[in-house]
Amino acid sequence: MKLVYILFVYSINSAFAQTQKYLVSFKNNADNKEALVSSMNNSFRSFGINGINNSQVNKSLSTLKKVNRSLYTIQADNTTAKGIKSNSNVRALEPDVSIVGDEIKQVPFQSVPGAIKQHFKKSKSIDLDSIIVNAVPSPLYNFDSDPNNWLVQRYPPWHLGRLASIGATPQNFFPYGQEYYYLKAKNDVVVYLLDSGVDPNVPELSGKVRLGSNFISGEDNVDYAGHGTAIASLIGGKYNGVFKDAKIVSVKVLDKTNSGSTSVFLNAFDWVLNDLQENYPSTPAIINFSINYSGESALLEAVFQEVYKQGILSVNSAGNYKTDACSYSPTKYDSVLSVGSFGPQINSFDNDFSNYGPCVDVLAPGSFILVSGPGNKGMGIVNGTSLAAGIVTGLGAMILSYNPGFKSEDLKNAIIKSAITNQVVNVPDNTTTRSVWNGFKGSKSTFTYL
Ligand SMILES: *[C@@H]1O[C@H](CO)[C@@H](O)[C@H](O)[C@H]1NC(C)=O
Ligand SMILES: *[C@@H]1O[C@H](CO)[C@@H](O)[C@H](O)[C@H]1NC(C)=O
Ligand SMILES: *[C@@H]1O[C@H](CO)[C@@H](O)[C@H](O)[C@H]1NC(C)=O
Ligand SMILES: *[C@@H]1O[C@H](CO)[C@@H](O)[C@H](O)[C@H]1NC(C)=O
Ligand SMILES: *[C@@H]1O[C@H](CO)[C@@H](O)[C@H](O)[C@H]1NC(C)=O
Ligand SMILES: *[C@@H]1O[C@H](CO)[C@@H](O)[C@H](O)[C@H]1NC(C)=O
Ligand SMILES: *[C@@H]1O[C@H](CO)[C@@H](O)[C@H](O)[C@H]1NC(C)=O
Ligand SMILES: *[C@@H]1O[C@H](CO)[C@@H](O)[C@H](O)[C@H]1NC(C)=O
Ligand SMILES: CC(=O)N[C@H]1CO[C@H](CO)[C@@H](O)[C@@H]1O
Repeated sequence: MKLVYILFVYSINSAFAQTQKYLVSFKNNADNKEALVSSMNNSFRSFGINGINNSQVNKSLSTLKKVNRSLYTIQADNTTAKGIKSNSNVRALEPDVSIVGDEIKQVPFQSVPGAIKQHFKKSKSIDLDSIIVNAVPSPLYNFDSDPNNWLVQRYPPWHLGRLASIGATPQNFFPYGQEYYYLKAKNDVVVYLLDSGVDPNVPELSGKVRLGSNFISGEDNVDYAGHGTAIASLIGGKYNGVFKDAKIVSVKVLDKTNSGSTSVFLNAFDWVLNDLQENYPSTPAIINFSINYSGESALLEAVFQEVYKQGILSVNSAGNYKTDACSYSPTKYDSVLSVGSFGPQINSFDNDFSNYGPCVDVLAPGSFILVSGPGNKGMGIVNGTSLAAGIVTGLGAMILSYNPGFKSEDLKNAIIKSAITNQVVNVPDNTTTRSVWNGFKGSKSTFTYL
């Protein structure tokens, strides 16, 4: 893997400097920790910088902790870090920056607009027996063109109806939208969810989730933050999910406050690549996560590139800060697919929260979204670009199921180029108007909503 050197400017006089956690990546075999410590200790001497003293160096070296064979973390002040960087076996050194999951906001039912609520009551009694399914394949990726093989879900949440419509959806109301047409799996697809964990026992996820590794020390492999379970329900949930046959593997990288760090993510990516090789060697995979980090991490960027190169697309939320998505990592990387969001009814861009700008690749539903919560929370209504990313991940998994040979780039292109361009309104300048579509072009049932 290609790693990029990062140069920091250090202050020299820092005997009393604050320490922070750094990631250190080594060029060569780094299995022998004692040899590393001794070699690094020698570097400090030859580095001979003011303000480095033995007890300070000792203290730092005692915190050296292995992430994997070539990667360690170490607690150091910035002068000591410079000494570490001078070691000829050190490939790169960078701060272990904090990473947060993009927040999802609960929408209280009382705050749902009256007209929509009214629709909610009425729509429940509508009879949908006259559905005619007549699918026409999309030219941009292969899928099943036999209408008999399209399944229909009645009274789906609006985000699903939207996904299956090429044009305006007059029944595009919350919470129940136009019927959802979708395909069952042709080939297995595995979705790695790097998130706050998933509750595999909520009704709509029952039997669909494998609990993978947990990288948060001091916490059980349980979704305390609620983020991962919500996203899993959008990817593969029986009621709210886009691709109901997705095999979801939960990898816990965010704690109960919805935060983690680059070292945790690097560790998790390693685990994902190994797990894929061991357990699903010929199954296509997709990674979904919604995180942002303000610091730069060349190590993490390199890993995103590596994963992309290995054929695995990572889908990321554009972020919920009403700002240019290009100011966030990993949103700005070409190696991820970044998703902004819009709402129901008139399909208005979520100007209340969604990030925007040229780094947003595609749009998907992101407000008034029905999801499952962990434990006995049941379903709730939430807002956030994470939800849009979860929906796109489910779509990506469906496309992969019919196109198992797709590389990351093929999949990214298929999702972006199959998106429709004329539905979302109030889109900010320099932002795509493309909103995701699952390729269904059948005629709709003839009933009319109230
Ligand atoms: C090094 O740390 C000191 C004290 O914590 C700080 O004042 C200085 O700006 C830091 N230098 C760099 C390059 O981060
Ligand atoms: C580092 O080197 C110094 C000077 O040779 C020595 O006093 C110290 O014990 C060494 N520390 C470690 C952790 O090896
Ligand atoms: C540094 O650590 C070494 C061994 O870990 C120890 O022998 C030495 O006394 C320590 N030196 C200082 C200055 O703390
Ligand atoms: C050596 O480093 C320790 C720990 O950072 C610090 O408390 C001490 O004052 C330093 N000693 C000198 C002589 O700078
Ligand atoms: C959810 O999103 C909608 C549409 O952007 C907005 O009107 C509403 O205020 C949001 N609610 C919360 C709680 O964020
Ligand atoms: C260690 O982890 C980093 C970051 O995930 C990865 O790039 C590297 O290949 C790993 N090295 C080994 C030997 O597993
Ligand atoms: C899926 O994407 C959404 C949006 O980025 C994110 O909130 C969620 O955490 C992602 N899931 C995983 C497993 O990364
Ligand atoms: C859109 O992009 C153009 C060209 O990069 C730039 O000049 C303009 O300021 C941008 N507009 C906004 C609203 O960001
Ligand atoms: C870890 C991190 O960088 N979090 C940032 C995510 O984006 C928001 C909005 O700018 C920042 O406030 C957080 O610090």
